[in-house]
Amino acid sequence: MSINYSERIPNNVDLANDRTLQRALEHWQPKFLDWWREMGPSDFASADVYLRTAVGVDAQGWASYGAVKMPDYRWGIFLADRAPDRTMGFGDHFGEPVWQQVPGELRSQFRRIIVTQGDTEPASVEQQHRLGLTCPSLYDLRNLFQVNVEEGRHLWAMVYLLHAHFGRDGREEAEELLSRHSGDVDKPRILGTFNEPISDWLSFFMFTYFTDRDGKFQLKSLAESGFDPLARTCRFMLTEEAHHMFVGETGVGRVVKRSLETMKEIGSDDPQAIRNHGAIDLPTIQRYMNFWFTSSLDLFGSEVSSNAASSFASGIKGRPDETQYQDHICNDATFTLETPQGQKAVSMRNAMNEVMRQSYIKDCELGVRRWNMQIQRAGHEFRLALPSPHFRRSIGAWAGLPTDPQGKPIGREEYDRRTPEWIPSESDRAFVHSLMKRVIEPGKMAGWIAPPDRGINNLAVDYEYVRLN
Ligand code: BYC
Repeated sequence: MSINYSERIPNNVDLANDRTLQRALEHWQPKFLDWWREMGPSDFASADVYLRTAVGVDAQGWASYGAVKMPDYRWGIFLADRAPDRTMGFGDHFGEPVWQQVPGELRSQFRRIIVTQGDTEPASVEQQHRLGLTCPSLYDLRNLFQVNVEEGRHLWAMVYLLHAHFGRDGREEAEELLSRHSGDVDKPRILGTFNEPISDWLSFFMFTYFTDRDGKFQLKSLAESGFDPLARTCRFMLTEEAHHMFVGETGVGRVVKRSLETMKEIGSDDPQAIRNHGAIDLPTIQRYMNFWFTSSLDLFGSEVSSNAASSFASGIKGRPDETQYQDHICNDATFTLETPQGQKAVSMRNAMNEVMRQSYIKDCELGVRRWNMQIQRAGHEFRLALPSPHFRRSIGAWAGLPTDPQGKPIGREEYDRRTPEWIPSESDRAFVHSLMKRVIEPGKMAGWIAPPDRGINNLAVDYEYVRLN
C-alpha cells in the first residue's frame, strides 16, 4: 500500500479506517513532538535541512529529497509490503502461517522486545542532542540530522506496534519510551550503550559504525519474526539503517585519511606531533574503536540465554538471514562456546545471542579491513584491530573479567593501570573535544577530517546541506 501523506500521521497501514488507533496515535504525537523539541537537536529547529523522506516502501526509489525544518519532518508509520502466504521460518512453529496478531501467551515477551528495540531509538537522539553545535561540516551536520529524524521514525515504528497490538499496556509503554532518558540516573535507557554520552564526532562515527550495526543485526533477526507486522516494520527500518552505517564507516575512514595526510605532511607518525597539527592519531582512533565495539558487543546479551532460546523456539526472533542456515529448528544442535572455564557445548537455541554476535563481529571486520587498506597504501605498518570479544565485557560469561585487548586474562591491578592505553583516557577525550569546533561554510571541513568522496544524492560536497537561518 502506498504512503498516505495527506493525513496528520503519514502511513501505509490505512490508519484512517481504524479510528481508535488513529486517535491513540494522535494523542501520543504531541508528546513525541514535545520530546523532540526538548531532547532532539533543538538548537537547529529553524534550520532548513536537506533530508530524505520515505515516499514508498519498495527497495528502489523510496525516498524524496528536499529542504525540511526538522520539527516539520513527516514522521509516520511505514511497513514493508505483506508477503503473501508467508510462513514461519524457524522454531517450533516452522512452516506454519505467520501471525497477524500477537498470540496471547507470547504477549509479554513480544512487548519486552519491542519496548527494548523502541527504547534505543530516542536514546540515540538524546545521546547526540548537542553534537550539531560542533559539526565538522555542513555535509556532516546534515547526515547527523538525517540519522536523528530516522531514529525518531524508528521510535514511531515501535510505538505503532505497541498501540496497535498491545492495548492499554502498549499505550503506557509508549509513554514510558519518552520518559526514560539516556544517562538519566533515575530513569536511564534500558541497554548500557545507550546511556553512554556521545559528545564528540569521533564517538558519533564509532557509534554509527558499531552500534547502528547491532541495530542492523537485531532488526534482521526481528524481520524474521513470526509476528508479521513486526517483521514488515523491521524490514523497512533496515533500508533506513544502511545510511547510518555508511555515515559511520565513511566518517571513521575520513578521520583515518586525515591522520595519514598529516603524517605525510609532517613526515612523522608520532602521535603527539600529529595532534599538534590538529589531526587525530591512529592509536587514539583505535582506543575509541575499542570502547564502542566492546560496549556494542554487550548489546547481544549473554552467551547462554534462556530468553534467546525461548524467543527462537516460539517464533518471536530468528537469526539474521535465517535462510542461510540448513537447520531452522535447532532442537538437537549444539554450539561450542568459549567460556572463562574453557570450551563448553551448549544447546544451539540457548546460544542464539552468541551466534548473532559472531556474525556481527565478522561484519564489523569488513570496515576495519577497508580502513587498514588506506593505512597500508600510505605505507604504514600500523593496523587497526577489533579487540577480543572477551575484553571489557559487562554482560555475559566474560563480564567483569580483566583481560587485555587480545583477550589474555590479566590481574585486576594491571587492568586498571593499563586501561588508559586501551580505551580513551581523560586526556584523549579532552584532546578530541578540543578539536570539536563548528565549521559551517559550505564545502569546508574541520582540520581533523578529510572531505567525503561525494555529496548526498549526487549533489556537490560544497552544497549548502543545512541553511542555518
Ligand atoms: N545492557 O538473557 P540476556 C538499535 C539484559 S540497536 C543492559 O542476557 P537477552 C539502534 C536483558 O535486557 C538494537 N541490559 O539477553 C542502534 C535482560 O534483562 P531483563 C536494539 C542488558 O534477553 C543505534 C537481562 O540482561 N534492539 O536498534 O537474550 C541507534 C538478561 O538478558 C544488556 C534490540 O536489542 C545490555 N547490553 O537479549 C539507534 C532488540 N544485554 O529483560 C538504534 C530487542 C542484556 O531480564 N532486544 N541485558 O530485565 C533483544 O532482543 C534482547 O532484549 C537483547 C538481550 C538482545 C538486548
